[in-house]
Amino acid sequence: MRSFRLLSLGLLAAAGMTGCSPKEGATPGAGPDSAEARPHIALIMKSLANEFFKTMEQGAREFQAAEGDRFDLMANGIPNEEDVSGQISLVEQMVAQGVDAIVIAPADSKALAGVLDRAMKEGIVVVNIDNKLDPAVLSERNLRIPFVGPDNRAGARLAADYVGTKLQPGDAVAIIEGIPSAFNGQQRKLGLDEGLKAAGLTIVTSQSANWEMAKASEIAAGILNEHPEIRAILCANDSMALGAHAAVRDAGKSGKVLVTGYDNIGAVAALVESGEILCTVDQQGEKLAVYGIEYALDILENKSAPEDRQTPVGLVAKGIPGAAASQ
Ligand code: ALL
Repeated sequence: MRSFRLLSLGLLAAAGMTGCSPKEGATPGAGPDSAEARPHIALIMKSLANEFFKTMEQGAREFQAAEGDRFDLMANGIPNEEDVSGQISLVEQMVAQGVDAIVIAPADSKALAGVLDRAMKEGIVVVNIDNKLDPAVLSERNLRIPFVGPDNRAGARLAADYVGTKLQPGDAVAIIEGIPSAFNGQQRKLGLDEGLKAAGLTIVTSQSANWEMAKASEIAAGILNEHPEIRAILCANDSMALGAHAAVRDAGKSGKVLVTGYDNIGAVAALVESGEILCTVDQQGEKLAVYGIEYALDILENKSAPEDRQTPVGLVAKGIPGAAASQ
């Protein structure tokens, strides 16, 4: 069996990681079930203020528990969606600690490539989940990093098409985008654009709230003020849908302005059920990290990188049980 690297516990504590540390008292060459015989996998997520990533972490932990002693898991993320340099530092810390694999949802599709390149040069396996790294940047660096995640354009299109069934051609609508440098943010914007245009709706504005709830609330309030004719606000994630929903409620326009999201976090699922948010898109957040970890284990065991894997997305709306998943 392959012998895996021994983590530095001091650094682990310094990084504020939550996770399983190597078994106490493990010594080099202590047998196949010792901590160092197990691979150490670091899951690096984005904003831990976002329920989506808490669900992702929980899914990863349940998988780790079910797999017994197969691997050690360390999970961490950044305090807010824009802390790209914080995420780069997390990768550096994981490299310094000598983990065997990094499974990462990059906060930015270009800015993380350099540090991941360095990690790979150290022999660390890297798997990209959720938000795809920029293919041009990867090819410039000659990097082959498998990606596991959904077709975000198709997912966003499901929400826009559904809005199209509720409004009349010519009605005014707005989009609240994610971080513009995130590939999945760009794809969701494209999917929303396409669906709204196909339904004949008029997009009066499209603005970025950087995936954040408070910013989305502020932007939505401005849109409601400037465009009183608006009939729907489509958001590229659920945090922003919560912000837009609050702004619509505060403007006394509940029921008059539709709000949509993307992620199907618990807080939004409840508002879809109560009819306060029209719909969201389920992208199986709880499974994304699990798929990534499975890929990392595969590479560690077989040494060859698997193909990219597209995961399902489906519309979640009241009265549409198990709405069609798209893959
Ligand atoms: C994307 C995820 C989720 C999340 C958003 C903001 O990468 O897929 O939609 O809400 O980032 O972190």
